[in-house]
Amino acid sequence: MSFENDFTYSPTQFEIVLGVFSLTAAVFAAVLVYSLATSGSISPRYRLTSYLTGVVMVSATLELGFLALRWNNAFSWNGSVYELSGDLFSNGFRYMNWSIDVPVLLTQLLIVAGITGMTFRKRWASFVIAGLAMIWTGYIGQFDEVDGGTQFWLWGAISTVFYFWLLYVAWQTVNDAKATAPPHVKRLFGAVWILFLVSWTIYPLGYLMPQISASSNGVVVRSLVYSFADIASKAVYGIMLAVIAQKLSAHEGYEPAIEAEKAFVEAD
Ligand code: RET
Repeated sequence: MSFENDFTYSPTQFEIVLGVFSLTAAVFAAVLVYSLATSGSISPRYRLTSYLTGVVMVSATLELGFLALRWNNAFSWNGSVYELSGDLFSNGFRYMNWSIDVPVLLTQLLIVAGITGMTFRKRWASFVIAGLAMIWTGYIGQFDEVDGGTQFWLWGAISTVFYFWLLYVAWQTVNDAKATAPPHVKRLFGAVWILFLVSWTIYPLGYLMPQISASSNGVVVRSLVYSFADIASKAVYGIMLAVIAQKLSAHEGYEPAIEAEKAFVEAD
């Protein structure tokens, strides 16, 4: 059971959580449009990244919309606070969404990094295995988040091992991309790596939240932390990869990319 069900909430706390869920869903819906609309200026070699951002955005918009409804149905106003009534709130749905998004986000990295052939297949397999193992072991652990017992810590630790494996393969991939990219794109790959590292590492903090602060404020903070991480790791990341893909397309002589770039280059 998620620790969200253990508390009552003031109107402000209740509204913040609901607002954060809805805002995040709205951001994803907007980035879905951006991603599809800009796909034409990216060469066929990299274009799949735009469509994969579309996949992530659809799945995440649904997930956050669903969480918002679930939150709204779980608690009701009793005249002085919002208290649990009816359905239980469940944070476990996030893990189901990650099962789709994590493999897709990592596939995008391989595509934009220009990895091909056998290396692509090997890294892709590592990413999918490490990613799913990380999520599902964490999923088992989170059932014990209220007690914070052996299950919680043991499965959390196992999940972390898979996370380090995944990070290592991602780091290799970014380094390979930097080795061949033109200088202005090299810097962008550096920025994507920082974004990746920071935003992904926030998720384990969300996992630990019931142990850091078992309170209604802890619940509010967890929703903020997850939404920040979600927007950074899915939406901002998707946009950055699209920008990189367009720059690489232009560098490789793809005409629609060169035309699109002109808007951002000063006229002589
Ligand atoms: C868990 C369990 C505790 C240990 C670790 C975890 C890592 C989770 C991560 C999730 C990333 C999710 C993303 C979703 C995007 O849609 C499972 C919380 C290390 C890194 C990027």
